[in-house]
Parts: sequence; C-alpha cells; structure tokens
Amino acid sequence: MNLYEFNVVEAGKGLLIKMQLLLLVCLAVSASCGAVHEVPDAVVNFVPGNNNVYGELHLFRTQYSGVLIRGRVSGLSPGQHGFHVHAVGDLSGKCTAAGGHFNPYMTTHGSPYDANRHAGDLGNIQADLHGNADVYIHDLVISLDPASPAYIGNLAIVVHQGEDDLGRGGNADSLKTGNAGGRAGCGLIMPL
Ligand SMILES: [Cu+2]
Ligand SMILES: [Zn+2]
Repeated sequence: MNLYEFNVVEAGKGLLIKMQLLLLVCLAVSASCGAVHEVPDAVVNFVPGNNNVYGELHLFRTQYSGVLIRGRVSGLSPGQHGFHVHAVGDLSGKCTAAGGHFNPYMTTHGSPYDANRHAGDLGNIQADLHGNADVYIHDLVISLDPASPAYIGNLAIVVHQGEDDLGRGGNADSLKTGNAGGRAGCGLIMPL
C-alpha cells in the first residue's frame, strides 16, 4: 500500500481505539452511562441550619423512574447524618419551617430500602473527618415527574445533626423521624 492508504488504515485504527477507550471510561464512571444526561433536572443549594452547612446537589430524572442525586454537602460533623426530603419548601427558622418528612403515601419512617418508608427517607450521608459528605444516591421512590404524587420539586432537603436510625430505634419517634436530631442545614429543590 502507498503512504496515503497506510495513513487511512492507521487513522481508522486510532479511531477504533479511541471509541473503545470511551466505552471503557463510560463503563468505569457509571453503570448507567447514557441513562443520565449531564444537565441536571433540579439543583439544591444548602444553607445553614444549626450548623454552618453549605454545598450543592445535582438531581437527575433517571430513565424509567426515580432520581439520581449527586454532589457534596460540607460543614457537617464527621460521621453519619440523616438525609431526607421534607414536605415544605421553606428554609426559614434554621430549617424548621421545612416541616416533617415528605410522606405522600402516609407510611411510617424507614430506611430507603424498606417497603414502609416515607417517600422522603433517603437514609444517611457520611461526612469525612473534614465534614464533607459526597452524595451519590439513586432513589426509585421520589420523582422529578410533576405528575407523580412523589414529586419533590420545590420541596426541601434537610441534613440532620445526628444519624437516622432508619426506623429501628425501638421507640415511637424512630418510626416518625428516625431520631436524627436537629437540622444541620437544608436546601430548596429547584427544578430547572
Ligand atoms: Cu429530616
Ligand atoms: Zn422519614
């Protein structure tokens, strides 16, 4: 083959290798590559409650149902922190105006993996020694579809000072709040 033909063949090989690499990166980054578009469907900016919490979350509608939440919450104490969607999109009074857990199906409090859970029950997020919690949650109960009873647009996300016991605390409050304690910070779920 002449030099031109050689270059075409090599260029083709290069492209194939690039495509294979892209596929590998795609698989490595996310098991659901392609299911999630990069422009978020909603964002949350945290404001302080009882702690000087800050941070930003991006929320994505996922392909069939549910919501992917990813981002970082900072200004927490190290350890586990209850993390919920609350029923009222009002952050005033150090997050107390956000009301109780978002509960459109009138159930008891639980873990995200329980059949009996508030729609807003997203479990705990883990803060490191610097007080930063990286969040990556794919929940199938909450929704960013305005037609769903579990639509969370314009509601609030609250991060608590303590750990959510996920309904296993053995007392009445465990089945209401998870005994997650005060409200460290909160943010409005703003649809884009
Ligand atoms: Cu809460
Ligand atoms: Zn709850």
